[in-house]
Amino acid sequence: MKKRNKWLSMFLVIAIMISLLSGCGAGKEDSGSGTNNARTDAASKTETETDTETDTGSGDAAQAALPEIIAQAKADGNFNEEGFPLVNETVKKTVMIRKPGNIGDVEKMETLNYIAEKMNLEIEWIVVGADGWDERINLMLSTNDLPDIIMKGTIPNLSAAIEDGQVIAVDELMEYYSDGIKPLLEEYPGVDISARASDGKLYTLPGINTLRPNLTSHRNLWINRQWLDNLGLEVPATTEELLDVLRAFRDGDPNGNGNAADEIPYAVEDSGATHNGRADIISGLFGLYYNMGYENIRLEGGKVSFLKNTDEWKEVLQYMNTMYTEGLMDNEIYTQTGDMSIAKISSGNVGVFGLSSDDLFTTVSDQYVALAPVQSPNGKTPVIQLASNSMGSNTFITSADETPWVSFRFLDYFFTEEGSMTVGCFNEDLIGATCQKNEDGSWDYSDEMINDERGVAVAVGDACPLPGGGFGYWRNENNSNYIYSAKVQENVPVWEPYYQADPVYGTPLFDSETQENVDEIKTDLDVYVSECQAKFITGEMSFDDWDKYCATLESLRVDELVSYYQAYYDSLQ
Ligand SMILES: [Ca+2]
Repeated sequence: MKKRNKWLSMFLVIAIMISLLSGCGAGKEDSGSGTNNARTDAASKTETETDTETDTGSGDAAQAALPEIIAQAKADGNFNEEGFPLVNETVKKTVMIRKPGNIGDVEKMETLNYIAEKMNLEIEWIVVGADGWDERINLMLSTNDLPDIIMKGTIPNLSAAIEDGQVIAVDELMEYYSDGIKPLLEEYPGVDISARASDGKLYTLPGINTLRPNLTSHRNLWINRQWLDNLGLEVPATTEELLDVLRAFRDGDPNGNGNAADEIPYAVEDSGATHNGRADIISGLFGLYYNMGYENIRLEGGKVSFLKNTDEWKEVLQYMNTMYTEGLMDNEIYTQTGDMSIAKISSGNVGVFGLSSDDLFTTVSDQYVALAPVQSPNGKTPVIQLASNSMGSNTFITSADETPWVSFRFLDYFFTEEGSMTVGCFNEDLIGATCQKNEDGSWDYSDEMINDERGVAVAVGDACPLPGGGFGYWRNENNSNYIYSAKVQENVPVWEPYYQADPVYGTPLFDSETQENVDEIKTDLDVYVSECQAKFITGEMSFDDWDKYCATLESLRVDELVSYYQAYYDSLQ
């Protein structure tokens, strides 16, 4: 493939030189062999558009300076540089997509089928379950048996895939052909920075999330208003008052069924099966939060440090230890499955929990109101940590793709106003199938979906690929009804004043040598930290052993790890 590109580009250079020599004006038909009508159409279309623009000047000079991939795109007579369809003759693309449990059959999704048809693409889907994803993608990379496009899934060793040339840089395609992602990256430079590889190039179309309540990653607290009322309690304002309310929920039979032992005062949603007790929810009450996409790293005033060996962090764990040992926090947090954790919350038999949306407890949502983060004794202002606007690098065009310009325009569509709405079910042509339009011009899902007895979120997952995250598109307040309901919108003002105000940095993309060192340190360190965290919380490990724990962290090269993150941070300034 590589070799062919080289020959093709040499051919183009020669063709351009001939066209220069023969002095054929603003000759856009320089690409030689194109004799079919489609090619001529595309070429003349380009010419017309070019003429109306200001910067290109003489066509020949501009053409000679074209990046190789753009010259190839312009020579592809089947490709339309603007508008739809993307191609005149149907082009086939193989797309590998990760399928979490939250979405249905990708091949049957109305949204994706509509978009493929609009683009004139025939898509062969390679659907891989979330569980087997890493194994499968590693196998594909090691055998170089690549699809054209990778979607909704990360590449475990991305630096190596980049260095091996298996995924392509999209910078030049973006410069010439983007209506969607380019303006968004300009508006959200933090996403742009964190998506770039150490060579400064962009090898992915990172998902961009501008829906702020969703950026809290389930750190918005909800409290059972009905239970407070039943027991005649006030909304708590401090961490001590919160403990008292949770104790009352534990002992006072707030659901009024005569059984004082069937309530869960504080539960933790854990569908991601990380089983970390979501310490980040509680730590926010103490004004502590992580950054750079790594739960152990803190960034304050430009200084990177390790979060989890500080005295302040010890206080967080002591507080959670009180919650756990007094039976205020669900004692199954380290043993339950994700489904079990959701079932508890959706049952309505929980006092307090953190979730960004109400989609997992719609049937009981009337009982709950937003709880503002309570104040801890350490005096720091409580903070609801935000995730980066970047939803991560989950979309790639591979070196196997023979027409990456077509793929780029296809993927870029998901970042446009229209495309981001369409992939979220909302498009005039899909009215009745996946959506309806309200009188005020806003959109909603179709009645059939809203009334789906499995819950609207499941119906949405059958119609579009967005639930479960990881899809490269623009998530915003107009296309995310299933996670941005009226209930959420009504409660956001309670949380919003506490949203993290300092910049959020995404996970660094280190060069592969640094990445190897980072991975090596994290292999042992992350396991040790999370094991000890669980043991401190459950009481299996005494706080008398805190100093020993900190000493072990030193021996696991915490300082070296911090230095890599600091160097990365410094390189961005
Ligand atoms: Ca009860």
